[in-house]
Amino acid sequence: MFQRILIANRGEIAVRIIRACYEMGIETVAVYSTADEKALHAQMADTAICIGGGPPKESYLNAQAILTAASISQCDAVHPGFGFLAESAEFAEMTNACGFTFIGPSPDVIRLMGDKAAARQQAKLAGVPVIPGSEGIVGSPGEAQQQAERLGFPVMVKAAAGGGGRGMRAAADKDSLTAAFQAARAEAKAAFGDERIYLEKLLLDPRHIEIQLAADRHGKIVHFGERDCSLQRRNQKLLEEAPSPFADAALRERIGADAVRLANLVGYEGVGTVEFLVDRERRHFFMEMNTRIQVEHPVSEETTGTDLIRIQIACAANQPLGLTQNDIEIRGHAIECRINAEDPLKQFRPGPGLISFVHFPGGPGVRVDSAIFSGYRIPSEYDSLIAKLIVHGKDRPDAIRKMRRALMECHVSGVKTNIDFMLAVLREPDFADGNIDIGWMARNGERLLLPLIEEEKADV
Ligand code: MV4
Repeated sequence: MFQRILIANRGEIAVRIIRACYEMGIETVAVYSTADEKALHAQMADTAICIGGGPPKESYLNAQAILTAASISQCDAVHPGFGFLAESAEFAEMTNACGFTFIGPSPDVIRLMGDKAAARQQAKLAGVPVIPGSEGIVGSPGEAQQQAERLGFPVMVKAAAGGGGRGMRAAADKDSLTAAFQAARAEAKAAFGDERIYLEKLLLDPRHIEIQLAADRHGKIVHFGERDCSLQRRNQKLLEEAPSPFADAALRERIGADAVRLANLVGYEGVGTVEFLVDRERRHFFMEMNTRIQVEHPVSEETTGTDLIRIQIACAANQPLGLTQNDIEIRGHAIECRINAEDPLKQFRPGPGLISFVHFPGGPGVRVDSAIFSGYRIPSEYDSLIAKLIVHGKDRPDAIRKMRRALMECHVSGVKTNIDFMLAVLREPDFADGNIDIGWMARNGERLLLPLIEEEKADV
């Protein structure tokens, strides 16, 4: 097992990893930026090393600074968390080349899955259903018109280097396709330096259901069931739950087996997630694979009673998975709400600032993953996630009730948050009925803001 791990991240995920390491008897080295001198992860780790300025490029994206810190502190492994360098094949390569273990899959697998067109091809090879689309890259507007004609409109124009919704444009008809193609290509070139584009048929109001899996370095793979992440706003997930209220036993079985087959085909190692879109007929289609631990991993931990960070670290240390698929039982229902420092009434604009006071909920079945505290100043350089509230109940209604309680108990002063907005979501009949697709928030968000506007008027 590793003796000392460097955590190449910040915020709640860095804290989450430090907690797992402590329980495993592994020492931790935090890296932090000058904007994070008071950050909790830097205080909690056994050692903390300042690696540069507040802007991510100067610190958490600075591979050389991070690996220098790993070297002087004599770490044997590097945990990338999520975001920042977590899905950089180059960083994984550099880490390994420096003699540290990168806690994640091989650089080749990261690179393969990072190319969304290549990943789709791998899914096809594994016999996993993919959304009908172009065979490989589409080079010109003319070729796009040809492919779209064959597929039928509407279509989705996607950047091969994209993911998470970036470099993506829908086209309803022939007339809008060329503009969509050009826009996606320009965005892809600017954002990724890679203008390769492919086409898919556009799925209308699907659900986003993903499978959490873990693979050891001895060829064994298990999955931890699905998470439903359909409740999102502009590609930002707001709430995730497990199991999916839309999945029946048959769908669960199919997507689990498909995710494991794909992971097996590409030689996946470590924890990872296979994302699917599921249509109204409960047909599932491969969307992409995330080669990292994800923000929403706790809901799977709660329903399966496992510690995915511990499993991730053990796999990286060449330990065999201590469990088989039969050992993994889904118990009850878990929900996660992402609490952000943002103002729902100002287009959810992030609002950094001083948290003068915070009180977190507790009690049975309530978990809080956070790195904030009373007196903490949220820096403007990073994302606005300040806490994840995770509840685990005996069934979905029980979990919803618990989440309402947790949100009501939660108090944050000094900055605006989305807590009241999330409470409004949890009171919606559509939510209670599990009637949520990826377009639900776009259709209902404005209406949910109305009571918040009234409340603000009453406050002043
Ligand atoms: C799609 C789609 C509909 N049809 N592909 C968004 C994130 C990126 N990974 C792929 N995404 C989508 N791909 C086809 N052919 C709709 C989305 C999509 C989406 C997917 C999951 C969760 C939220 C989303 C929000 C907007 C669009």
